[in-house]
Amino acid sequence: MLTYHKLKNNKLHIALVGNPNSGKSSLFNCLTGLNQQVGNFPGVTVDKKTGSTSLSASMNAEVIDLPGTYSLYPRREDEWVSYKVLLGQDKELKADVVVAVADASNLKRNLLFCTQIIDLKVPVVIALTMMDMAKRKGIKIDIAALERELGVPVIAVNPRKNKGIPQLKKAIEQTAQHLYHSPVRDFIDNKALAETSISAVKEQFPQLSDYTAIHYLINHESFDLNETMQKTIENIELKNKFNPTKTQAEEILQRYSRIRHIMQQTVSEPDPLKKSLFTEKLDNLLLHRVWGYVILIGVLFLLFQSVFWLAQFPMDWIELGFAKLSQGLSAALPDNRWTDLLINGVIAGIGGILIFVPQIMILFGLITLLEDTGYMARISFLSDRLMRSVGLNGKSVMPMISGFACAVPAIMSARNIENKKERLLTILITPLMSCSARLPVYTILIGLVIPKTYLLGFLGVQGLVMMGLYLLGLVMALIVSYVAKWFIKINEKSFFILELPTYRSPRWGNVLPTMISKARIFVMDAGKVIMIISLVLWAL
Ligand SMILES: Nc1nc2c(ncn2[C@@H]2O[C@H](COP(=O)(O)OP(=O)(O)OP(=O)(O)O)[C@@H](O)[C@H]2O)c(=O)[nH]1
Ligand SMILES: [Mg+2]
Repeated sequence: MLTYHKLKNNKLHIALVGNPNSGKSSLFNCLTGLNQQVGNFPGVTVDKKTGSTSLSASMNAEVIDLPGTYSLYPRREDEWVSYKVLLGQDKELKADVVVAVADASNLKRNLLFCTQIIDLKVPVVIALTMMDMAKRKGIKIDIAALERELGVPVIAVNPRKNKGIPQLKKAIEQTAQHLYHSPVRDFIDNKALAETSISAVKEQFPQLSDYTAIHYLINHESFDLNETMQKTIENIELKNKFNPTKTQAEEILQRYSRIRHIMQQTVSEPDPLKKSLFTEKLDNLLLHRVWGYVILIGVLFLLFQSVFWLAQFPMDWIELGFAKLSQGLSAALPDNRWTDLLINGVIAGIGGILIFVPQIMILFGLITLLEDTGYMARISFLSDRLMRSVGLNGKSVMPMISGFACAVPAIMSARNIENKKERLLTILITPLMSCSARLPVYTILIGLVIPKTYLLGFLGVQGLVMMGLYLLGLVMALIVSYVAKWFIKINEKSFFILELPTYRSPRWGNVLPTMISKARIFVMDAGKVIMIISLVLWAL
């Protein structure tokens, strides 16, 4: 796998894999200094993204952030992306060292995936995140013992606080230089799962591990193999009566049984009866059959009201500032055509762009907060029933809400939906959501047409109309989906599986950069158009 040639080039390829929401992208950002989107929601990353880091003075590496995967049995599109990289089937990305990111507060499930990777016999380092969360839950982990049992390096990191990164880099470097070896014995007896079939596959591919051979048997159709090889593997399956479902089930059972055994020796957990978790208590209220929905509507209402109300203050300042500036300039400059161009063309144009920046920043800031605290996943959960009635899925909510920002990444995030038909419908209706580029248009129209009055003294009518326009897009999306579902002939069983992440305090350090980057995109992209139109209007 790791060639000497690559090391001589001093460029190593590191793939970050692990369960969804385990902190891969956070770690990626730590290592590369980039700003890959992070969120407290399973399925934030849906595609591969690369960046570079230096492991030591003499070794640079390319880091690949990948979508979260629960196990080596991919079901969703985004899981296939990671699976192919791990199995060496991705045409562009090859991993020399795999960093398996594991959430320490959910160790059992995370270890399942880690041990599968270990059995692929690829060079692997385990990065244990969320140690702080585990500690708060009262979980104690003996890392040295865990390392001994698994046979690969285990490093505790906290990408949120930038902790453990040098140690991780060192372990990666040592693994790359063959200072660690994959364990000689498999984590479970993979060979025994399908002995004859595995041997036959390994006759064709002697370099494969037993466990990798099982994956060739199960998923070869998606692998990059020539036709004769495909036939050969199919024949092996037929001849040996290979049963993929039984093999998988047996494998998972055996893994969990050994993991349970290891955890008894390395992890001490508090008495499950005594724990009264904050998240559980909060969910009792926020996911309540009645109150949950009341709060949800309240939150969405507040979201749109605050976009209008909060933004009013900076908008007034900007307006005042530009008025003062034009006044000052027209007093100071000679009264001619160029002054007029400057004041009524350029400055009016810039003012017309900047005036929307507060609203855009506040909307995105609030969406980031919703996602970071973990409430966004609850919104998916609560809306699943409504979504289902029009042919969508609770998971469609996340693309739809991101659609308020921009439809392109929103459509990408639909990869997270397992069911083909629901995924297609979500992609079709997401552009109907009012994206941020439409916000200025709404604002201008509302400013022109709707009086600035208040209902009951505090409900801004302008804010209500704005919410109405957003709702209109939403309602249309639901109607279109309801109609379109009759035309799409895909029959696949649908289910809603979304892990509800624990509530976390939002990282304020993440909110501000998101707000700024969205504002910058708006000023740079939409701003150009507004500026040109402003100049054309001046000329007219
Ligand atoms: N408390 C704590 N939070 C963390 C730690 N590492 C990451 N997080 C938080 O965990 C959440 C998920 O992080 P991401 O980096 O988006 O996770 P991911 O693995 O890329 O998730 P997907 O892309 O959805 O698969 C974010 O809210 C992070 O701030 C950690 O060590 N401790
Ligand atoms: Mg991610």
